Amino acid sequence: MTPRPPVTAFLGLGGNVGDAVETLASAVYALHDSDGIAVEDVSGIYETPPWGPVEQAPFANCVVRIRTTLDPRELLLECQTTEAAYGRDREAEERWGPRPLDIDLLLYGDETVDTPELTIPHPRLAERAFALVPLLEVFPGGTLPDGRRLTRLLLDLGPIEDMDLIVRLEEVPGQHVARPEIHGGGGAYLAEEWHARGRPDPPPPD
Ligand code: A4P
Ligand code: MG
Repeated sequence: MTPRPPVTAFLGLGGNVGDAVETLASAVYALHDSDGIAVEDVSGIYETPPWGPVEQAPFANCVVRIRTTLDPRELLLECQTTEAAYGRDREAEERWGPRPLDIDLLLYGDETVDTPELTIPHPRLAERAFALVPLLEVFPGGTLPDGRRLTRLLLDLGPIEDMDLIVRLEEVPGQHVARPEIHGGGGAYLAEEWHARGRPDPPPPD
């Protein structure tokens, strides 16, 4: 089978159960560890007021820019596997309610996807400062596949309140070694170098 050429995609990470900042920082590395995903850049991690109808604790949110050889459906499955590794239990939670880790596919190249299981761009991206603000950090000047500018969407949301930048990761997994290899046409995504850097481990399974 011919491997797919890598595509740039953007994932939104959020969580508000447990140590959400630690979870997000660790999940970035777990994603980079997944076959077919290289994390190229990570926004700051923000504390954000809960969006939606459920009263709950503030969230930690960030966005990662990846290069991936997975197709959109495979990428969704990989994100859901990672969510589960950090304790997310979809059966036991309410829609838009608290969760340790949620990973949304925000953008996948210039592609639009509209299937029962997956919509890209993420259908509520334009309504969510907690996604747009970190997305703009790793996709400056970015647009949706229909040409709308992310900055325009953010302006249309009105004043952004209560979004605090709380952490910026000192290292970005793919920046040291993966980036030149990927731009050079693929090959090995992962290198040993950053494995030795003391990244946080995912929690052990129950
Ligand atoms: N699905 C369809 N399209 C996508 C996509 N682009 N990315 C389907 C990911 N999933 C997508 O997702 C339900 C189903 O949507 C999936 O099985 C997939 O097939 P979910 O994550 O289980 O559902 P959800 O989380 O209840 O809904 P949704 O709309 O994804 O909302 P969120 O954003 O995940 O809601 N407030 C702040 N400040 N920060 C947050 O991160 N998150 C939520 C959770 C609520 N409020 C928040 C935040
Ligand atoms: Mg979600």
